[in-house]
Amino acid sequence: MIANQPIDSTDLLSRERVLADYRLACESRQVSLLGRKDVMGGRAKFGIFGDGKELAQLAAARAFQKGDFRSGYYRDQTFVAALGELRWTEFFAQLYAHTDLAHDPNTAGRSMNGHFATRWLDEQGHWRTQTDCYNSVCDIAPTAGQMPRSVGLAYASKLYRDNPGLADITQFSHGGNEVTFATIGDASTSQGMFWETMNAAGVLQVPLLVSVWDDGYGISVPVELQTTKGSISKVMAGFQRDGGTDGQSDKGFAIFTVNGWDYARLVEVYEKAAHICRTEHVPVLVHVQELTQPQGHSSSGSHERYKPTERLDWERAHDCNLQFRNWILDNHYASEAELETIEKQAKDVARDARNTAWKAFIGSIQPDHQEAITLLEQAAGNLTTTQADVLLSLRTDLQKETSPLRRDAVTAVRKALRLLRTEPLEYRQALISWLERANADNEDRFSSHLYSQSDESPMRAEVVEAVYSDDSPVLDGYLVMQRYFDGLFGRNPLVVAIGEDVGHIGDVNQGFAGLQEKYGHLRITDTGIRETTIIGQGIGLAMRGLRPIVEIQYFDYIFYALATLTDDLATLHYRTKGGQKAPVIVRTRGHRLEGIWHSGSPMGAMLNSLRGMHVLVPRNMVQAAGFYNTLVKSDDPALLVECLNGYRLKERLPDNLAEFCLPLGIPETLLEGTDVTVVTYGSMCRIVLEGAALLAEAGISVEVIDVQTLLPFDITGRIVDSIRKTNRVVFADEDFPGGTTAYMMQQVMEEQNGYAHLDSTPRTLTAKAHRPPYGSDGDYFSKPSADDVFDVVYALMSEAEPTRFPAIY
Ligand SMILES: Cc1ncc(C[n+]2csc(CCOP(=O)(O)OP(=O)(O)O)c2C)c(N)n1
Repeated sequence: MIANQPIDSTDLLSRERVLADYRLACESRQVSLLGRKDVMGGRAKFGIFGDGKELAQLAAARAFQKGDFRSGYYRDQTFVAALGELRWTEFFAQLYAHTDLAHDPNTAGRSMNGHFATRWLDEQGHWRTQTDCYNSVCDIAPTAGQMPRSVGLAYASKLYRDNPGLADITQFSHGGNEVTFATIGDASTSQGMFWETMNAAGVLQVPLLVSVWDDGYGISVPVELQTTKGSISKVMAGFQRDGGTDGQSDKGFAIFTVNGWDYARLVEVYEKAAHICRTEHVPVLVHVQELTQPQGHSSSGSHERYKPTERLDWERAHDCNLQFRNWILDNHYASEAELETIEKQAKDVARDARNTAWKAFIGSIQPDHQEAITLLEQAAGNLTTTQADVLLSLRTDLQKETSPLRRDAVTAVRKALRLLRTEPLEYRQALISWLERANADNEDRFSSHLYSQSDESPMRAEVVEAVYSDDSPVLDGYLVMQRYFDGLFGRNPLVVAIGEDVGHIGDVNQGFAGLQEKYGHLRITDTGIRETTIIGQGIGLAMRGLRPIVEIQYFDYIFYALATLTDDLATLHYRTKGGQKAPVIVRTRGHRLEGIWHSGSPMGAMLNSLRGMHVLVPRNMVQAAGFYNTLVKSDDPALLVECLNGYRLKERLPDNLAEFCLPLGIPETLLEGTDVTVVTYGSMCRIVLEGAALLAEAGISVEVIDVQTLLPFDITGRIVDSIRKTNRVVFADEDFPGGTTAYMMQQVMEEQNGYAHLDSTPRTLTAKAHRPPYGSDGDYFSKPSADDVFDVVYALMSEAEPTRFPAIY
């Protein structure tokens, strides 16, 4: 298919549709203008708007059908409004950070403005039917961050079309005919994520329609400094399919170019582009050129600083709304007077929306604010004059505030309570109660929904113990995985595995060996070496009801995908306040390896980055299987790190491999002891047990605890129970100093109040601060060994009982 051919557009351009589009273009522009004013006037902290991009988005929205997905960015206000998925009051509510979902259903005030989302989950956190809706993934701020997931959203259409095992599922797809509309700014196409996405979509041949909104700048940096040849469509020419018959050259992209001020052509192009994409399952690039930014990039600066006068003049003349107006008049769709009426009404609509949203925002804070004022006044009545004066002045400050924030009243009440701390409780009680209630409400407003709160949360999964019999076979770890995955694929048609080398050879450690042959390449699928879009593929699939297990071949290479994991996946449920989810299982293998890029240890980096996901570190493959069972039934995303040196170790296979489910957040005591508790996880469990055996010979009894999951961490306080008995603790792992051991120590000392039960300083035993060199000696001298476990524990005992345990060195 060759793009940029003329299309018959007559029935796409009825007067009614044209004028409806003009009306929305005008409303959207007015909203942008007022939004910026709100930031300048102090009502909002930051604003970023879609002015200058209205026509292209109206055209794209026309081609968008129910069941389709938008995976875009902060410029898309006209797009989502045209789909009927954004009311202008909601736009302003988000600008003001209104925390009520009824007012900002996109993000409940959690994201800055321009981050749009539709709600796919009902109040219980269960999927709604997506095929009845225009679906929009909640935007994220990192440029091009929307791209990796868009591969997965589009790839889901391919699976729903080509995998007969999914034919009965109608909640998420109509036979795979859905298009994913990705949008991106021209400068953001400089990002690696963009290129990885384009290549993956071209290889996979998925219905992904990528629109590049090209306004010539990325903030102040012009396109010539961003893109080879200054044009993304020229650069992408090599990706274009060309109708060849060699089996490869007909694959690739259909590519369109169109000017962003040319309404009629935009409508034609999007109609055609979406049709190709939908029917032929071909990725499409629409390069929308000659767009403008009437108000500059955002509220943070003015574009007069970096755009030459000629460019500013050109932008004024090529403003898409102005061009649209001229086109309407030239083609006699409406008279000047009719357009003036529409423009005036658009202004009124935008102004009313803004006023309504502001009133609602302030109105939502006022009751708390007023109550705090009243309580401060009442409390003052009981006090000496000096104290009363302070309280009354706090009250007066609150009264003067015409646009209060929630924190104003909270901070005033906290100040008052500090002042009243020596007064009888009865004088303070009302203020304390107010604060407790406000804190609970604010916890829900600002801190809820990091994880699933539904009945499918892994934290609510029913625990099923592993069952063993005399006939339970003993197998190598990799065979345990193979048996497990074979069963899983056999019984759950929604599960797919995706990653480097997982298909043909069944992963580098053969956990999937033979399964592609058995279940087909759509279930167990090889990918290119592209960690970011492997994760993105998983996110998109999980967003559309499938249960992907996506593999990062080695743990150390997860850093390539970390931005997508932390920015997109880990924040999704939180940033929508429970409106969207993507229960991806990320499988990787690490721990106890050798070499700077193969040591498999950077766990602390995960804990710091992946709040919003669960992080599981099973010590062997049977434990891993039990956790996979829990995760597959649940609706949160998770990272599971298998022990690379465990695949060749023998394990006893439970008889109920398919059913047994391990709970998250529950450590297991691997060895009972009385002198020192050693807390660890993963491959270090074996090392610590070896160390404990050496210590036993020296008369020291060690209790070894495997935490099993780091997020969540020991929710029942099993570790502190152990410390109550031993009064000494060591946290051991092979991460860097101050990494995961510091986290575990914080959890036990602070959260579990372990400090109260200690007779010795709590210790950590970690790898060295550098990355472990290659080879067995590199490992011994960089990572903790059984000798090191012995020394650290012995030193604690030696300090406590020097006569019984004399210093060794
Ligand atoms: C990863 C990342 N780097 C930098 C930024 C800061 N930033 C925000 S928008 C922007 C320019 C984007 O330009 P473009 O892609 O052309 O989109 P436009 O804003 O022009 O629509 C930059 C550098 C960011 N949000 N994310």
